[in-house]
Amino acid sequence: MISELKEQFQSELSQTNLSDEASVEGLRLKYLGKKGLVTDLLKGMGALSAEERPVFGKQVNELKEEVSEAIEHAKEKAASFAMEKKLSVGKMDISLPGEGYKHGSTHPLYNIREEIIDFFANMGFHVDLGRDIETDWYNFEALNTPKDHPSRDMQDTFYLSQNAMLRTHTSGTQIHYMENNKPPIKMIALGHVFRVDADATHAPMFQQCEGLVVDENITFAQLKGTLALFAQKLFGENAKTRFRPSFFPFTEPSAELDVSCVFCSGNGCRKCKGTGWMEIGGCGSVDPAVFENVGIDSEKYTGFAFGFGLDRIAMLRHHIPEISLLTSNDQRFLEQF
Ligand code: FA5
Repeated sequence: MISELKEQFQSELSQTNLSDEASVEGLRLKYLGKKGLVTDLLKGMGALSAEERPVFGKQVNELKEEVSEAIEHAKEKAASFAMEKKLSVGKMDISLPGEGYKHGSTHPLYNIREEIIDFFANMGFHVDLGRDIETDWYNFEALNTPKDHPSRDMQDTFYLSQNAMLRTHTSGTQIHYMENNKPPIKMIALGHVFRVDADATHAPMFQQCEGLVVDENITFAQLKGTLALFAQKLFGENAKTRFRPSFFPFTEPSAELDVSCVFCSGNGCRKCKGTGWMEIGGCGSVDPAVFENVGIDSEKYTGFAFGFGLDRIAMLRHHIPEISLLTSNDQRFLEQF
């Protein structure tokens, strides 16, 4: 009986489609399932005599082991067939990059900031960051702007206490830097500044980049050359620069830096109010009074300084009509860059 069942199993196994997992499972259930043929043999042992039982039991267990092993083997084969089939149908190249996930784009102000750093770092300028909060000394007094000076009115600010304020410009970084470093000095400092200001081209919080060069024999001509090159780097080789006489308490002489209007190439349009020029910053030769405030010999050293607005540059670059769009955090606006 046992040997017959064994033969029957061998023959059925040889006829089973081994590439089909379901057929192999069917064979397993037929022999080893709860009501399977081998299981039935084990169940029938109760009817045997005490002498027959161990001999029969041993033979059935051997058969069970043999069947289990053969079925396990057949299962592995069926699984590997199935895998091969899957691979041959939908060939997958695992070296291909995955589907891209949209992370957004870098902010236009960030891009301009990086470009500025890149340009000046390549010219040998040290890059400083400064601090958002300044005392009256750093924001005004050391920059030759005493308490009663009318130019303070142009930079109305947010006071935190009588002596501390959110800085109105990055020029205070010049003072910190000159207090801690001796000439020759070549540095830029970028960061946020704050003013009580709000219209289409003025924001209450915006970014500036300050620049300072101090050494023997530094001239206004070097300032002009540096900023003309800088404007070309930002706005293209055809960008022209104009130095318009102006006033800052900490530079003498002082100038506003204008670049040829990017909207009309300098011909005059509504955006540049018909002038053909757009202002991006202020500059000038360092006033000797500032050198004296930080203990630098103004007879020996001269220097130039400049400060321009990053938001204004971004507006010109990307033809942005409203400065507040830059900080609106509106994805539809940011997606364009
Ligand atoms: C200053 O802030 C001087 N500290 C610049 C300077 C530095 C002059 C070193 C000389 C030597 P002004 O207030 O003009 O200057 O501002 C400089 C630039 O900041 C402006 O040309 C403009 O680009 C930008 N700016 C000024 N106010 C705002 C504002 N409210 N919103 C956006 N950008 C502004």
